[in-house]
Amino acid sequence: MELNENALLKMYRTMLTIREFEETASTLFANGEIPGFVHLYSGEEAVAVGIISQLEPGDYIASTHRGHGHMISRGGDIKLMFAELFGKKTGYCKGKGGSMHIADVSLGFLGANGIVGAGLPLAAGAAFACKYKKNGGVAVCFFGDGASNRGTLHESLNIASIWKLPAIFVCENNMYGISMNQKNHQNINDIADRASAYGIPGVSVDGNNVMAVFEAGQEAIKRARNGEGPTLIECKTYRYRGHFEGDPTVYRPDEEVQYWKQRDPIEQFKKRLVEMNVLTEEQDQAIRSEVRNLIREGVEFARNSEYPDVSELLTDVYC
Ligand SMILES: Cc1ncc(C[n+]2csc(CCOP(=O)(O)OP(=O)(O)O)c2C)c(N)n1
Repeated sequence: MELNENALLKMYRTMLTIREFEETASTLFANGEIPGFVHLYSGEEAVAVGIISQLEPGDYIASTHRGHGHMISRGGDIKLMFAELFGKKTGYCKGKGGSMHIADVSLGFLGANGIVGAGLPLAAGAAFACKYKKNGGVAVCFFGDGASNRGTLHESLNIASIWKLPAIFVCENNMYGISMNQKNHQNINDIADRASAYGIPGVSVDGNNVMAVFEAGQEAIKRARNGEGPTLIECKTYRYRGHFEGDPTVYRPDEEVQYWKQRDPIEQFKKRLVEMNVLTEEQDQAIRSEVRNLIREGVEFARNSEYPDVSELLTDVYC
């Protein structure tokens, strides 16, 4: 993909949309309008946008419990997403999945996933399907530092490497698995090191720098499409919110939060775009106002939608 002005501005707009969606979801949750568990992606926008902005329509994505950003980057419909969060029948899963189960197979979006690490074998399977059908597609899996301790990572990397599957494994290392700092759950600094056990490239990048993520993704996607097999990309980033909405986050020091906020992925990208003469202050204000309108319309749609009828309780529900 050529990174021309339009592409760069689209990436910026998508990052702003994710942030606005998440901040609005946080307020709606606090107001009691959204039921269930909500895990927000604020602070991690550069990861989803850096990778997903360069995927093609036939590619696949497996997401996590923190999946709103991945879905928005893939072009998910904001109205349907909010309706799903509200539990309304106009939502992506007719209101029965909630925040953690948004999926749209027509977008190749295999779903957000409440089971930590469960997206890894799904992505390996989708990558296998692309290879088998020789359709040139790739599959990307997003997962967290906590998920990287699961057997599913090792099984998926192993099979993907041995079969040279067109898969890109993207670890969103936001330093915490719930309240457990990475230092206390792994004896390594870089999760990318794990790639060496499977004979595949492993790269660790600044996950708050969308261009760094983009470049690592570009290389990995090229390799995958050329039949050279998978890559593990570790993006070091930080979530601004707690593990879930309502988490008091007593386990992380304020200085740490402030350190990461000074390296905000959106502000960093804005600065770069201004330096490149791609964005002016007026354009920035205009984009932000468009984004706010989009989010406002999404919330209105969700609020005005109906709940599913009780007779639908067991329809489309699998176990
Ligand atoms: C198989 C499984 N084990 C445990 C849990 C409980 N759980 C939910 S989220 C989470 C931590 C996930 O951390 P990480 O993979 O780093 O993702 P992050 O929340 O940081 O994005 C755990 C242990 C679960 N949902 N699934």
